[in-house]
Amino acid sequence: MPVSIDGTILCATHPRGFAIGRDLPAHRDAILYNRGFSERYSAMRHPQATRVIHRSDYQPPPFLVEQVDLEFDLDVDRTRVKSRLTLQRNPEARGSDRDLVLNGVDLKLLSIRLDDEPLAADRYHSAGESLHVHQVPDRFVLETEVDIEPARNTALEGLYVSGDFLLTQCEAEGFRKITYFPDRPDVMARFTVTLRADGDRFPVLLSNGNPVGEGRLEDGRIWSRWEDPFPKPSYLFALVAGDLEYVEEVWPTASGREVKLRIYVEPGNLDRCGHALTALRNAMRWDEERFGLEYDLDRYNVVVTNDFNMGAMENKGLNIFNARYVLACPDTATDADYQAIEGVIAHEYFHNWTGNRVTCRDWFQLTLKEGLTVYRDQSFSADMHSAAVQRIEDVDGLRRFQYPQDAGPQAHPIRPDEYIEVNNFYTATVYQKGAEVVRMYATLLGKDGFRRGMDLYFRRHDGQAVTCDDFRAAMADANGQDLTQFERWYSQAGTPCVRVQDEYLPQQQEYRLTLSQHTPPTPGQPDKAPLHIPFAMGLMDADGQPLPVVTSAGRCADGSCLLELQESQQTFVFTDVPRPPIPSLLRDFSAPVNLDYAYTDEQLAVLMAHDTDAFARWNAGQQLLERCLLNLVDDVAAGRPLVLPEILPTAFEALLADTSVDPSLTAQMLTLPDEVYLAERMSVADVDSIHTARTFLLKHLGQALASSLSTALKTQRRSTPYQPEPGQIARRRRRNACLAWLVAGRPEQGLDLAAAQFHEADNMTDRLAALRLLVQFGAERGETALAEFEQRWRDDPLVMDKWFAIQAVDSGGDPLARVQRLTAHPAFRLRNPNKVRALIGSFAHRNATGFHRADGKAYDWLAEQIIALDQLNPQVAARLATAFDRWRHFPEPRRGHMRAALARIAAQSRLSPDVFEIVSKALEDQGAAAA
Ligand code: HT7
Ligand code: ZN
Repeated sequence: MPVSIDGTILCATHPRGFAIGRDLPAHRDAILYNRGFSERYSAMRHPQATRVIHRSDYQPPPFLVEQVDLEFDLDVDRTRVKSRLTLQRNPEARGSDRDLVLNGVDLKLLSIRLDDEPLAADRYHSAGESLHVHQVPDRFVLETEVDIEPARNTALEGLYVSGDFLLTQCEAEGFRKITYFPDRPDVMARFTVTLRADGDRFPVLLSNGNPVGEGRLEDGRIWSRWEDPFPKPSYLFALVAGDLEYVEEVWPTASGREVKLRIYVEPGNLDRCGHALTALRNAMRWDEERFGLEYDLDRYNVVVTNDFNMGAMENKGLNIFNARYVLACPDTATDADYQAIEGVIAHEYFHNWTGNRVTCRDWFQLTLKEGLTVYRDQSFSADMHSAAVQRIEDVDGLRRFQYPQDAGPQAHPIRPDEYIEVNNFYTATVYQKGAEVVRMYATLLGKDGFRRGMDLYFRRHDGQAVTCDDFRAAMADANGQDLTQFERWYSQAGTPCVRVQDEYLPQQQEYRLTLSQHTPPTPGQPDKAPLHIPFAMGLMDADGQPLPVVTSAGRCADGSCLLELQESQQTFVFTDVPRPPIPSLLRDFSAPVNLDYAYTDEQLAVLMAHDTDAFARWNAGQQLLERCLLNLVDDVAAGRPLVLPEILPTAFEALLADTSVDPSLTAQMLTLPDEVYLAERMSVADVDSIHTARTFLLKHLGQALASSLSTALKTQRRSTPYQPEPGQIARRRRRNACLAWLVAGRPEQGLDLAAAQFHEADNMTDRLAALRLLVQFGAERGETALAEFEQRWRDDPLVMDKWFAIQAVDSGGDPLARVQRLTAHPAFRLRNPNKVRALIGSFAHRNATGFHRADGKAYDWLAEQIIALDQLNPQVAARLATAFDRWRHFPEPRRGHMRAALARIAAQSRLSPDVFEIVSKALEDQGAAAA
C-alpha cells in the first residue's frame, strides 16, 4: 500500500503564490467553477477569506470532450503542445453557459482556432489559470497551441524533468499545466497522442494506450503515436521521453490475449526490476481469479523515476513509479522494500479497474478509488503471504498514522466535505480508513456477497465517473441489503470508541455483553450519529481454551461471532457459557474503532498466549506492553523508582518458547510500541518521560529474556543465500527482533553479534537491522559503521535514503545538529522528495525527543525548511507541515514554540494553498478532539 517511510501516504504544484489575508486572484473563480464547484467564503474556519470548495456545490460539466488529439514537440527548456478537442454541450448540465471555460496554469498561449478558423481576439480571453472562449456553438472543435517549460518545473506536477528524461504527473490537477482542458475527473475523453523529439536524447517516447506508429522525421527527429481506446479523465494522461532501457515479459490473459509488460529504467538499473515484474504478473493473475478482471490494453508500461512526489501513479497503460517501489536486489533492498514493491505494483495495477475504468465524479470521491484499491492490494498481499501478519501490519499502520489525523486539526471524513487544495487530501484517512470501510462491506456481506457487489458495480458503471454512494448502492442492491446507515462512515470524521461492559450469570450459564458507541467531536462536526459497526468476537476461558459462542443476535461460526452494532447501545446475550469467559474482542479488527474494555493484565496475558485469532493475540500483547509503559511514564514523571512489571518476562518467555507461532507474528509481538505512538496515547504528551520509560523497559526486559534470546539466536542461523520469500522473511524478522532485545538488555554481548551481522550479511535487511542497533546502542561503533556504509553506498540514492533516515530518527547526541549537518551532505537535495522524506520527514515525524526538544529550536528549523521548500514543491512542503498538527497535545513550553513556528509559516507573504491550508487548520485547532 502506498505509504511512505515517514508514514504519510505517498503522495504539489508550482508556487501559485498568494498572500494570507488576501483573496485568491479573481481568475481562480473560473477554475473552481470549472471543477464542478462554485466556491463559498467560509469565514468560520478560514478567516483569511480563502476560497473553499464544497462537495455540496457539485455541478455537472457544461461541456463534454469526445476526442482529444495532442501533439508534443518535446524538449526540456521548451515543449510545444498542440491540442485538438472535439467538444459538445453536456445535455445533463442545467446551465446554459455560452462560454467554454478551460483550465490552464503557466501556459503560454500561441494560437487558438475554433472549427478550423483562427479566433478573433474578442472571442476569448485567458485570465491567469483559465481560458474563456465566448459564445461557442453546441458542437465544435477547438485547437490551441501552447509552450511550457519543463526544466523550470520543480513542483513535479505537469511535465517535468527527472535525471535526463521528461515525464508527467497529472493527478490531481496537473494536466492543466500541460494544455488548456476541462481538467476535472468527470470529463472522460478518448486520447490520441503524437510525440516528437530529438532521437539521440529521447529515443524512447511513451504515452497511454497502445502504440500505433513511429518513425523518423525529415529533420532527423523521431516520432511516436499512441491511441488509448478507453475514455479517461485528464488526470490519467501521461507521457515519458528519454533514453531508457526496459525489461519485458508477455502476459497471456485469461481470455487468451497477449499483453506486453515492460519496465523502463535509466541505464544501469535493469537487473533490479525482476521482483517488480513478478509482482505484476501475480497481481494480474490474482485480479483475474478473485474478481474476474482482466487487463484491457496490449501494453502495460511502467517507468521508474527518482523524482516523484508520491509512491506511484496509475496512468492508463503507463504507470510511473518512484524508484523505491520498483528497484530491488538483495544487496540494496530490505524485506520490507520487497513487500512494499509488491504491494504498490499491485495497487497501481488494480487501479486499472478501480479508478481508471470506473473513476471518480469529483475529487471529494477520492476514497471511491483509493480506499477500494488499498483494500484490494491489502487482500492481494494477504493471499501472497500470511493473512494474519498482513492484517496486523495494516491495522498497526492505521492506528499509528490515521488515528492521530482523526484526533487532530486535519480530521476529515473519508469523503471530505470541503477543501482548499485537493493535494492535501491524499491522506491516511482517505486511503487507509477508506480501505477499512470497504473491508466492512466484505465483513458484513461475506466474500461472495462482496464479489456480487463488485460485479454489479462494474456492470453498472464501467466507463463512468461515479460517487461513493453509487458504490454503496451496488453493494446493497446486489445483496438485497439496506446499507443506508452505513453512509455515515463516509460523512463522519473521528475514530469511534466502542465501550464494552459484560456480566456473567453462572446459574443461567449466560454471558451478557453490552456494547456502546461514541464518536468524539472533530472540527466542524460536534455531534455524531451511531454507526453501523461489524463487531467480531469470541470467548476464551482463564486457561486459554476457546468457549462456545452461542447467540441468536449474531452470526457465529468456528468459535467466532459477528455482531452488528447499530444503536448507541446494544446488549447481546450468549447462552451455554460454562465458565466465566474472557472476551476476545474486535477480532481481525472488524471495524476501525477504539476499544474500551477493562481487561486485567492477567486476562491480556491469557489472550496474548492463546487467542485463536492472530490479530486479537497480537493486540492483547500490545495492550499489555502499552499499559506497562504508560504506568512507567507516570512513575518517571512522579519521580518514583522504576520497576519492571513481573508479568512481562513471564509472558514474553512463553512467547519465545512457543514454536507453533508464525515467526513473523512473534516478531510483531516482540515489537515495542514506539515513542511517537505512545505520545499519542497520552492526554498530554510527555516525550522525555516516554523516552526514559521505554529505554528502561527495553533494557530490563531485554536482560530478563537474555538467556532465551541468546538461545533463539543460536538455534536460528541466518538464512543464506538470501531469498525474499515468506518463510525466510518471517525468520529474519524474528531473529532481528531477538537481536534488538538482546542488544538492549546485554549490549556487551549483543553488539558483537550486531557488528558481525553488519559485516557478514549477504543482504540489506540484516545489514540495516544491525546498523540501526549499532547506531542506537554502539556509540563509536555506530559512527564507524555509518562511515563504512556511506563509503560503500554513496552513489546509490535509494540506499542513501536509508542512511539518512537512520540518523534522522536516532535520539542520541544532538539530533537537530546532526540533521542540520546532513542537509549539507552531497547526496541530500531539497528538490528531491525522497531525500526530504528520508531526512527531514523522518526527523520531524519519528524522532520524538529530537524534534520535540524543549527549547523549540527544532520547530524553528523545520519551519525554515517548510518555507524554503514551499517555493519549490508545495505538495511535499505541506506534508512536512503536518508535523505541527498536534501542537495542542504537548505541554508548555513546546506547545507555545510549535504554535509560534506555525504562525511564522502562516505569516509568509508567498505561501502555496497547500501549506496555507495545513497551517491555518492547525492554528485554528481548539483542541476539542484531543479532549
Ligand atoms: N493515484 C495516485 C495519487 C497521486 C499521486 C501520485 C504521484 C504523484 C502525485 C500524486 N498526486 C496524487 C497514487 C495512488 O494512490 O496510486
Ligand atoms: Zn491509489
